[in-house]
Amino acid sequence: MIKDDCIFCKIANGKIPTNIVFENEDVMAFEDVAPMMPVHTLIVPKQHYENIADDVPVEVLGKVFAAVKTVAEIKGVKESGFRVVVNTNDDARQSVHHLHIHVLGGAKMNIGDPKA
Ligand code: DGP
Repeated sequence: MIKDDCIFCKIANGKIPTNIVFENEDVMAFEDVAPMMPVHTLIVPKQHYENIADDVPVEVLGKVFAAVKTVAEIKGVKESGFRVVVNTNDDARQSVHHLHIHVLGGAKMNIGDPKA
């Protein structure tokens, strides 16, 4: 399902131009509009799921998480290290309600701060 009023549905399905890092049939990775680290890429499924707790089929989860390694390689952080964050619902301050994985890296992070 693609949701008409969802910004990440529009980005993932080419309705809004974006800075694409990686794309395949099921997944798109693109640069976060407000990067919190030198590397800050988002990975989303092309189909709409509100978040990781939204009965996402395991095949979709596999495809989204498989893209993490590819993105880390493309962005040059596979060896230096990176952090994966999946904010889910209000307490985690999820602001875009389309499942997305943050891939953060490119500098040493503070321990315990999940977004930087
Ligand atoms: P979260 O808090 O986990 O829901 O993070 C959503 C992220 O999405 C946030 O870091 C900013 C980013 N973002 C929001 N709108 C857009 C957009 O239109 N384009 C891009 N590239 N990123 C966006």
